[in-house]
Formats: sequence, C-alpha cells, structure tokens
Amino acid sequence: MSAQRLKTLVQGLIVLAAILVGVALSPASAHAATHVWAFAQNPEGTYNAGVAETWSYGENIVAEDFHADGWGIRAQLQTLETAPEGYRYWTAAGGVCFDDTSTGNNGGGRTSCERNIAEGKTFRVHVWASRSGSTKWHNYSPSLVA
Ligand SMILES: [Ca+2]
Ligand SMILES: [Ca+2]
Repeated sequence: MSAQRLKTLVQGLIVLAAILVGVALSPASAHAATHVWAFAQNPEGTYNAGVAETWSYGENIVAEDFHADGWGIRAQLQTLETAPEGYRYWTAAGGVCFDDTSTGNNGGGRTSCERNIAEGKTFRVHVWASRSGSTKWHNYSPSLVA
C-alpha cells in the first residue's frame, strides 16, 4: 500500500469514527421517553384525584388514588392499532388496574399491576376516577414504544 493510499484510508476511518460518535450522541436517542403518566383531574384543574404511570420496559401500571373522597382510581393500557382501511385507533390492552385509599398501602399507597405489551408496539395509559359504576375525569398519558 502506497503512503498516499494509506493516508486516504486513515482519513476515511477518521470520518467514519466521527459519524459513529455523532449517532451515539444524537439527542433523539438520548431523550426518548421511557416513563409516562397521566392524572385524573377535574376539568378546572383544581382537584387531582390520582395518577397512573407506566414504563417502556416492563409496561407495568402503577396507580395511586390521592384522596379518601369515595372515588377510586382505575387505569388501563391502550395500544395504537391500524385498521384495514388505514386509520389508526387506540384499543384497551390488558386488565384494569384499581387503587383507592384503602388499597395498596403496603406499597406506599400505590397499587402495581403487572402488564405486558409486545416489543415495538406504541402504547399509553388511560386513567379515570370511578365510583359504583360511574366514571369521570378520563385522561391519557403521552405514548411510549414498548
Ligand atoms: Ca379517591
Ligand atoms: Ca392506594
């Protein structure tokens, strides 16, 4: 190999290394959301009934009812699906996770529910307040990729 070709090869490797470092440090991968939550609040935003959280790794739900006000907190995961016609929609995935102020007290007042979403699927958590079959204050977290 001539000195000139060796020099060209080394320069090429330096450029390649710079590209790889750039990819590794790109903000898109460094700041991808891995944990999201949603609050069940009244429309005025003056009362926060509870929270539901989920994670992109493990996809479990943690629900917490904040007040002994007669209303419990329920939460359920939803996955983003594509209809044959091409439109997208959210659909419930897995069971409903329930917490009230007399439940989950060995977990700091929170109730954990084990869930699983298929790898690569987009999902979110739906939270709402419920009492004797009535529901209110439905809310949805930002989405995550499992
Ligand atoms: Ca409550
Ligand atoms: Ca509780």
